[in-house]
Amino acid sequence: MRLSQVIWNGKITAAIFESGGLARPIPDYTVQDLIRRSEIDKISISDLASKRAMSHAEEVMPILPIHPREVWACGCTYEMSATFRDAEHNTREGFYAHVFNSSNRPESFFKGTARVCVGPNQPIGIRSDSKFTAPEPELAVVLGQGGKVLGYTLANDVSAWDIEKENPLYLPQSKVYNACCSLGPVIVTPDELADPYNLQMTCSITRDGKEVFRGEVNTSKLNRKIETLVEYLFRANNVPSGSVLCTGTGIIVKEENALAPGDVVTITVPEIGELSNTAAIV
Ligand code: DO4
Ligand code: MG
Repeated sequence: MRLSQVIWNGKITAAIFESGGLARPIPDYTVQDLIRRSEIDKISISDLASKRAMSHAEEVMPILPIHPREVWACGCTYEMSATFRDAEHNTREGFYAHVFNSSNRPESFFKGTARVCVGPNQPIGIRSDSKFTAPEPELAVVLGQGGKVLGYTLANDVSAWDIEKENPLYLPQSKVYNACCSLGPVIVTPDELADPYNLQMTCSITRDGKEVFRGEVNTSKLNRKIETLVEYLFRANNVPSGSVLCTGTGIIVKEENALAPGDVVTITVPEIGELSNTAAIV
């Protein structure tokens, strides 16, 4: 099932997306409400959504697919990310490669809450004190009780890399600020996404209608199992149901393509869809 949220009768409403941009709203439910109700009633979200959705499909635009209770993100899960960051830093050699190569603890950090999240076609943020902000296209999972993977979506872990580069202790400032996290366009339930480790992801940046950057990665290059990332996240940490975990970037945008206001970033995975946002100073 492909679930998201739409504005319907003036309210944020969960909806089942079908082909051709048509969706069936689920009156009186947000995606968080569906998760909560399905956990109380011990039925799958797909069954609950099918039962409660309207029979008639409408042409509606997906918005933020979930207002997450918390968003967490993993780092250095693709070699590209670790190598690039080590090359950029003046810190201890192999600082990031060490995390990439570690068979034990992965990197994870708090990315924020629904407050910093935007959905498809909403502006993503460039901090006014950053000269080098870049998109980080990532596969993300929506987590239920105890870390159960309820579905997959796309994330843009927008990051002020110059701030991180100045000193790794500034990571929270490079990662968490207004409109730093884009999610969408839909959440695909695990039964409809056969292999999360074989997804071809593309990211493009378009400026004044001209493509200035294009990168690709396959999630087969993800160096960790999603269940390992979730297992570490939940150690001594009761992450609430209805949270999101971003699994790290394998596409690196260099400084010459730093985001400028008006740039359009588009992340695509055919099995999930297209997440497009315009950059703006925040
Ligand atoms: O270590 C810093 C952040 C890494 C990250 O966000 C990523 O690899 O995606
Ligand atoms: Mg990232």
